[in-house]
Amino acid sequence: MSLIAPRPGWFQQKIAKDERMWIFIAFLVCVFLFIWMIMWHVVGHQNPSNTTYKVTTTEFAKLHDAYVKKNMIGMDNGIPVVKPEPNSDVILMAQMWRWSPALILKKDEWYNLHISSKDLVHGFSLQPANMNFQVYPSYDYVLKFKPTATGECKILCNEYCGIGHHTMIGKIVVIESDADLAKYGYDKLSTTRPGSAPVAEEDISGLSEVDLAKAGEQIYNMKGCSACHKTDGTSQIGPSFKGLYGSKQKISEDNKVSEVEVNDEYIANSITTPQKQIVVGFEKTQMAKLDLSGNEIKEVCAYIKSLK
Ligand code: HEC
Ligand SMILES: [Cu+2]
Repeated sequence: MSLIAPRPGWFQQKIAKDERMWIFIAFLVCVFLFIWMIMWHVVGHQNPSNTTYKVTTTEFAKLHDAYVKKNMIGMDNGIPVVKPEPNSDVILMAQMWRWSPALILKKDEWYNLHISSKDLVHGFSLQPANMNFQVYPSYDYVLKFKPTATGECKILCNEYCGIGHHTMIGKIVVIESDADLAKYGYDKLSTTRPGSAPVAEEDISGLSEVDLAKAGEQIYNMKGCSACHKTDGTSQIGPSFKGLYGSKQKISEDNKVSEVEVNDEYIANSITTPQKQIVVGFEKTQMAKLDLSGNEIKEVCAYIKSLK
């Protein structure tokens, strides 16, 4: 309701000529902008034309894990490296705080890049090519993509996603031929995957402690433990794993501080119920709940045990 009522019959009155002209111009501007909205997909360089599909975060994480397991050719700083075939479906997962896997692509070949997030909204920012978009959990964002220049690109996260945000840097290397791999130190990638890597809930009781530890190291890298836990004795976001096994750890449980011995059971509990016993000094940062199978927990324990 307005304070002053309009003159009766105002609606029937003729529109003034200049008013009609401005309505017409505004209409033309709207049509013009609308046409350009569509045109940018054809002639523009900034709008990636993508397709999105619904996917749950656990489904996508499973896809990613299976994809990496199958195609990994080595590790780079704890991130698996994949060299996909041209025209294949490539999985790239954002999670706190890593982009996985690192990709080696061929120049002038097409790839179907599937991008999604395992946890919260991250930002995909390809530098120095300067391509930016948001990466949402629960959406499989499919981008048909052809690299047109060789070189190394970094994927930065440009959506603040927590304490480790600035460490979230991924890598895409575009090569002309395999001879270029040496330039990026990717010519002698060693697969740290142990020959007898256990799959699903196999019987792993026959594996030696060394094999278990190797499998555990892979989980440590693949599941993102390395983002928060270092193995060189320095505490980052979480406590270091070095010399952890067998030590006495001060923990607080229900606001009561006590000392416990770090053994298999304690480690298993730390992974399955991270919020129950919290290491003193790390109350502010929370460990994410990560779904590891019983075998994977055993392997991680063996790995932590091996870090003297
Ligand atoms: C988001 C960061 C983050 C990630 C990822 C993470 N952790 Fe943690 N973790 C923490 C923090 C913080 C603590 C200390 C607080 C607590 O006890 O919950 C911790 C504690 C632990 C502890 C107890 C350590 C001690 O000193 O007593 C273990 C064991 C552990 N994490 C294992 C793992 C494993 C295995 C993974 C990967 C599957 C993992 N964590 C991934 C942050 C993380
Ligand atoms: Cu992020």
